[in-house]
Amino acid sequence: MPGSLVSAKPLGMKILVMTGAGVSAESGIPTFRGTNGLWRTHRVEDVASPEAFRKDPRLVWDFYSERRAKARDAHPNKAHLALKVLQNTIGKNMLLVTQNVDGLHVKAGNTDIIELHGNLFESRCFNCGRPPFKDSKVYNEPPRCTMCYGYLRPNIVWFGEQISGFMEAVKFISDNYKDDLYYIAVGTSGTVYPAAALTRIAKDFQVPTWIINDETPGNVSEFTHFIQGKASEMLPKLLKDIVL
Ligand code: BJW
Ligand code: ZN
Repeated sequence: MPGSLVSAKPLGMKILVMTGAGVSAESGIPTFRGTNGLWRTHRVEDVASPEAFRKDPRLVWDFYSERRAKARDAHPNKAHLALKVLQNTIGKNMLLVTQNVDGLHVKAGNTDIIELHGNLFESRCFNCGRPPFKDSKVYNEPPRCTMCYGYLRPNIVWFGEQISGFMEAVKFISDNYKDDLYYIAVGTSGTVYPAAALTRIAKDFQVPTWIINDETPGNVSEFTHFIQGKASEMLPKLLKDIVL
């Protein structure tokens, strides 16, 4: 049901925003699922798992190098910028959690972002314990670690790997559910776990849950409100209605 919120809220409110690939679509970054999604042209199991990397590191690096090049040139859109304004306005009362790895929230100026699925502009060693480091290069062949000469890999969370920051997001909900907390998901199909489970967790705490998406997501019934439309249009509108 398309929704509009009623009146301006006091600044004491808290908001957890969960973004997915749909937020960056209007910046020219392809989504994963759907008509022009990355999984239409690449088999997930060939490029997004440790097994895939072991089997063919060159193919995996080709995939990520292409995405690095695209994301490097991309600019935040009105949805990203609205979230920067939100953080300027309510500060630590907002938690921004993203499944995106494209760095566009950082480019928009947001800070303290939980990047659940890693960062496209970092690499780490696939072999030794060398920690992740900034790396925006594109590679023609798989790069090697300067410490152990093993292969470097992009610092992305692949299928079967543990995501980071999830418990911090859960804690934000459990700490704040009594304090006028809103949960707003934007541009995500809700198919990947545990990220998608946050909606159910918020709902279990009786937090009002919103989804802004251009298509009806599979988990729409877990939301108390569904706004169908483009993130760049609907997110600034919703935030204006409830806070700004
Ligand atoms: C617009 C728009 C516009 C377009 N405006 N809208 C429970 C149940 C079932 C399975 C599992 C489970 N728990 C774990 C699993 C397994 C697995 C999983 O979820 N599988 C499912 C797919 C079945 N999860 C994992 O493996 C996770 N790890 C894990 O659980 O580890 C356990 C563990 C614990 C302890 C030790 C060790 C392990 C890891 C998941 C990592 C996911 N990574 C990916 C790929 C990374 C590679 C990369 O980036 O290249 O991350 S998958 C891919 O999907 C990517 C995204 O972040 C993620 C979510 O996609 P998103 O953002 O929702 O995008 P789309 O394309 O699906 O949707 C976009 C939406 O936007 C669409 O609906 C459009 O309509 C909409 N849209 N334009 C508004 N302008
Ligand atoms: Zn190494």
